[in-house]
Amino acid sequence: MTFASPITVVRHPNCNVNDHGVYKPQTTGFSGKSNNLANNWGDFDNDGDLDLMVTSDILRTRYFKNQGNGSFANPVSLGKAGAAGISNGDYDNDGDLDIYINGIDSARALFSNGASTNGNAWINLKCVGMASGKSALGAMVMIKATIKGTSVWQMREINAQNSFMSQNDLRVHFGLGDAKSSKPL
Ligand SMILES: [Ca+2]
Ligand SMILES: [Ca+2]
Ligand SMILES: [Ca+2]
Repeated sequence: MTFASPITVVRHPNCNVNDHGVYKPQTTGFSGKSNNLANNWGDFDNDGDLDLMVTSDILRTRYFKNQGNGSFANPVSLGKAGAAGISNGDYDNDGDLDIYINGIDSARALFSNGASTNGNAWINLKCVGMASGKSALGAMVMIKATIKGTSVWQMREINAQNSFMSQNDLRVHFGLGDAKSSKPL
């Protein structure tokens, strides 16, 4: 058996924005070259948009806050280098997504989120399958709310694997900013 020469792959983790079915690469803080492993999306500050956590085996885990205008703030570093997977879930049921980072030795840690005191609204939904699996895997959940005067839809899918070596809480979490009410579907 013979193999052709290896193909050079440029590993730049780009953010591609879906613009009506056309994906457009964006230059973001996580577009640079580095040894990224897991990426974990969640509304960690409950303001109504998805933020991002990225682990690395040589860098500390980085938190990229979504600024709501298509860009992300400069990352905040968490924990120690040597992380692999990362899971999110509201383990203490106070309304914000906490994270657990796994990896080697001291890189493993549970981080309790302090965002529940920032005044933003939130909702956690537990879906139970009736005709199929009780975990409701594959279910799509949509919610509509008025945030900062704008009516917005948000969507989540319940799935069994979220990123590299990671499994989030199966409950569906939405941050709702300054919304006074919401309509889940
Ligand atoms: Ca957010
Ligand atoms: Ca929490
Ligand atoms: Ca908290």
